[in-house]
Amino acid sequence: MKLDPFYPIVDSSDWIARLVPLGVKLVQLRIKDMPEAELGREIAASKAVCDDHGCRLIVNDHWQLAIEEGCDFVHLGQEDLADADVRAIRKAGLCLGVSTHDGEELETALSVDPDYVALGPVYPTGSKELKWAPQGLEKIGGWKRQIGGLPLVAIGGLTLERVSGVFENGADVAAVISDVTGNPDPEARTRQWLSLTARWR
Ligand code: TZP
Ligand code: MG
Repeated sequence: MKLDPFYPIVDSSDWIARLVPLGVKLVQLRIKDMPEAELGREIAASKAVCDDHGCRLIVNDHWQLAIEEGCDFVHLGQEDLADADVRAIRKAGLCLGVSTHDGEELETALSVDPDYVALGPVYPTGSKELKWAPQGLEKIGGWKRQIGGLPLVAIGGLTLERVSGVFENGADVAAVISDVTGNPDPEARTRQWLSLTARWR
């Protein structure tokens, strides 16, 4: 599978409506703590925007709602993966991306035959509390050698200034939260990301 190299992660359909029309082709909706009915509406609204703009939407965590709303890609962390019915996800025809932070988690991820593997945090991040120290760039190369043709998503502390390093070390995709949504001008930053990552597209 070929994934777009720029993979912003946002926490609302409003963000998707702001960023996707700029030319984003891969986006993750990552919403924590929201009532289910509202979540369903957020997923549906996000899907509508993504469908309109030919953008691939990946829903974090909420795989049952993603199936109900007709989405075709979910992302699961290791804990979510342990609780999820992977067979039901596959039976419904959805693709699946999985987070990893160490070798054991990589084995668990590979055991479900994922569509991509995410490795993080590459750099320190303020967007998620993690027990793992920053992985560093060298680890990306090792992960890529292990997973071969499977897309490798680098995540954690990525910025425009740092992103070339992750691609040069073997990542296929750069996932980013705060460098885009925490920027004073997220639209301008998104355009810069799109332009810089074009050479890996
Ligand atoms: N998983 C590993 S690091 C991370 C997640 C969800 C957060 C990445 O956010 P940022 O702001 O791009 O460091
Ligand atoms: Mg999760």
